[in-house]
Amino acid sequence: MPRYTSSHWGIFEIDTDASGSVRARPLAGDEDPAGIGLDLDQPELRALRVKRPAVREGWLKNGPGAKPGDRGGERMIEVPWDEALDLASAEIRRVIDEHGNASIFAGSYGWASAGRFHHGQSQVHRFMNCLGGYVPHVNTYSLGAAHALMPYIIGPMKGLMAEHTTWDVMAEHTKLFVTFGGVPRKNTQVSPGGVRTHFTRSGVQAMRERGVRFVNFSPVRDNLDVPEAEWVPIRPNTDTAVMLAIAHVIVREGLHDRAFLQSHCTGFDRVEAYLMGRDGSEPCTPEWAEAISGVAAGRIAALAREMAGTRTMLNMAWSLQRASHGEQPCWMLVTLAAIVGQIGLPGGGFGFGYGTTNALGSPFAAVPGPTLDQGKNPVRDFIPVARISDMLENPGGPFQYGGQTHSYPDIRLIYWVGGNPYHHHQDLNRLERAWARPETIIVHEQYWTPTARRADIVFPANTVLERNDIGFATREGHLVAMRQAAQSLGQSCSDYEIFCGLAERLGVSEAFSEGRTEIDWLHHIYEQTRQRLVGEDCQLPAFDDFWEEGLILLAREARPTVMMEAFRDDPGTHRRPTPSGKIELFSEKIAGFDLPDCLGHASWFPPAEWLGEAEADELHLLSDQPSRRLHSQLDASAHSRAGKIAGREPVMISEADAAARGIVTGDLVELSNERGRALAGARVSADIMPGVLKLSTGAWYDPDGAGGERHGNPNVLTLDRGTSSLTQGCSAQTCLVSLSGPVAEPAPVSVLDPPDIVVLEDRNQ
Ligand SMILES: Nc1nc2c(c(=O)[nH]1)N[C@H]1C(S)=C(S)[C@@H](COP(=O)(O)OP(=O)(O)OC[C@H]3O[C@@H](n4cnc5c(=O)[nH]c(N)nc54)[C@H](O)[C@@H]3O)O[C@H]1N2
Ligand SMILES: Nc1nc2c(c(=O)[nH]1)N[C@H]1C(S)=C(S)[C@@H](COP(=O)(O)OP(=O)(O)OC[C@H]3O[C@@H](n4cnc5c(=O)[nH]c(N)nc54)[C@H](O)[C@@H]3O)O[C@H]1N2
Ligand SMILES: [Mo]
Repeated sequence: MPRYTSSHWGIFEIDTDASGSVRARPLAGDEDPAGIGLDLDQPELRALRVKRPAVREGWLKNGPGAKPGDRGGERMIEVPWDEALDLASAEIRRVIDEHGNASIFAGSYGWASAGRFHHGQSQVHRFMNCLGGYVPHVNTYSLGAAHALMPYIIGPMKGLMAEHTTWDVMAEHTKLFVTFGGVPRKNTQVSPGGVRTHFTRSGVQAMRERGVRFVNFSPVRDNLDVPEAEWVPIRPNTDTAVMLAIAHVIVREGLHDRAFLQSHCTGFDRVEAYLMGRDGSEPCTPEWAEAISGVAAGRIAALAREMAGTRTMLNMAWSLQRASHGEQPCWMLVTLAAIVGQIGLPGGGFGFGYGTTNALGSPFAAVPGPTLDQGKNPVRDFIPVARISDMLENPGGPFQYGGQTHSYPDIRLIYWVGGNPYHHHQDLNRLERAWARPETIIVHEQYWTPTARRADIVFPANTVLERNDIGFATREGHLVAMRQAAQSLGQSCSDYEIFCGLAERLGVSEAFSEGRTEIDWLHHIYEQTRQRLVGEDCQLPAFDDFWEEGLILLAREARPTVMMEAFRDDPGTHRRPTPSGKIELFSEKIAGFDLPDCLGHASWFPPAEWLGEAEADELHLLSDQPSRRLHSQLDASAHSRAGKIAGREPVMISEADAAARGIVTGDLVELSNERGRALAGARVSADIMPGVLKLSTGAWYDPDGAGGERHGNPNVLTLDRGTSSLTQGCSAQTCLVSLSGPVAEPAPVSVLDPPDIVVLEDRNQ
């Protein structure tokens, strides 16, 4: 019987040898398997697994709130399961009784593992809801600004992503593909939930073969696998200005689609007044945009005419909105596509994130997959996900979001399952201070990540290979029976089992588990999906047949899709899910909020930090997604380590900036600003524009105790400020730094070695 498992970066076929050791190979038929791999048996990874429950020494001796500033600096002491469950359940009870459910933050953002039942966030949310609720987060790090903006102007992101035009349609109809931020194939190794076949390479290749012309506005050139593409270097965070200038030329020359703007959009007159400077603002001419972005005015004007005269697809990377005023490039992309007038035509219009995950451009229909019911959360407090340090530092303090003022809850306990805030959050030195505020922090982890090391109680979670689950990802066209392939390492177990142990002690066992075992749950959520799909064109077999079969294709046929085709044909019937039913180039609602940092239409705002207002020696730091990992996951694996320079994450430096500082490839260099300092390995390259550095995320945070970071984690440098008062997303791509080097005697990296743990045997001696 074939045995499969699923990771966010691919489906794997599993072999177990006589010794019980597991080997995973990419699914036969995956046309471009990811390199990230699934070799969880590597000794380096095994050594970093959390094998037993463990408690921070000071917390164990002195109880909740004991010297919280020592988190990460004290030893972790292993304790028996019963003791750990008793301690954690008593503490949860105490906090709820003394401070209420709104004092527990269990937003618990993160990518955890593939598999729909053992989904860390669903598990912790369901558990906390059984106890009366918790403070959740809204939106994501991925798309914070877009999630908050798009419902006003074109419709929620979920629906928009499911509608995207497919690669085959673009190969047939698109003539010009203009992208802001490339189509980085490294990112399309993944899709949340798993990938059956990686089709971005062949999608782009088919477009090349049909002679599509690619233009890439980007500070780097390595994010598009199209050697003949035109690379237009652009200052980071200035794309909105260039798009405004393109729109200005199209409108000035009368090349815009007046009929479409009239019938399908609201407020073009307001946009036109802004573009032309008739509302008192400066006109958005190509010369104006050149001064901001560094892109030659002549290039902008010529491209504007070309776009208006041919079938053009516009695209932007999500990274553009992970920046100060990140909602503006989203709004302007839609506005520009509306002005060009090809939305809803085959191969025209816009794409929002080709090159961010495999699913964008997929020919597989969006069908609802299995999920674990999270229950209802009665707590009304919430935070936009990236406002965590703000929340911890300002209990009761106000924050703006979505046109309203809210207040931050007073958090006493943090509960995290399946995420790594010491990977994903900005300004980690600030997080370190904020993290010292709560009385207790509980984490479930598979590995001794920087977050697990900074917890008071750590529960050991097992991996996808060590449990049964169902794999599914939207628009990937499959369901996978993820049958257990190995015994759980040490005393680790599933998050579900950990919560069952706590639920029993807290008197909510029946509500949480409904009396079901793991396999009962898989039956249950599978059957719910099967019922939902009755009458659709994919019918699921009975559970036992699925479990036997191992892999089910939800769709065999590719389904060519043209985004918003029906809306274009009949906007009255196929209204957009916006207040007016149209595309809102001007939003009365947003204008009505009367915000200083977001007008009623797409506009240019200078970012909080950028090259337009930098000191002579400052450079703009981009921190993109890593090609050899998913975020911080498996950073200790051989594949991830092979990408490092002298054990540190490489930073891409332009030839000019390197030469000016006497830096060559292979040197260790230091990046610094007022927020922090980090060491990285220099990689000098012609593929990055002068003035810009690129350091991928995901090197495990390794502070040296003296204010520096040793491993190349960009988040000690990045800006922790909301994208705007409207959207409050993550602004990681807005960051200036200084660069110096070479560093002669760097401190060694220690975070990929196991931490100092008092193992249970020693403790009992
Ligand atoms: N500077 C900068 N920062 C960024 C970004 C950026 O572009 N620049 N990007 C942001 C984005 S878009 C994102 S999505 C975030 C990602 O941030 P995260 O999703 O927090 O990062 P991961 O490293 O994937 O963390 C997942 C953790 O879950 C653990 N895990 C896996 N499976 C299980 C399980 O079954 N149970 C339990 N208990 N744990 C499990 C893994 O070991 C890992 O530590 O980072 C954000 N941070
Ligand atoms: N291998 C791998 N793949 C991943 C992930 C991972 O961790 N590893 N993470 C996944 C997740 S959670 C997400 S949200 C997506 C994210 O997808 P994105 O946010 O789109 O990905 P990034 O790699 O951060 O950025 C894409 C490109 O935009 C460029 N860029 C950055 N700032 C600017 C700018 O201001 N202007 C322009 N024109 N270009 C800019 C970057 O240099 C990079 O080449 O990726 C997903 N894919
Ligand atoms: Mo993300």
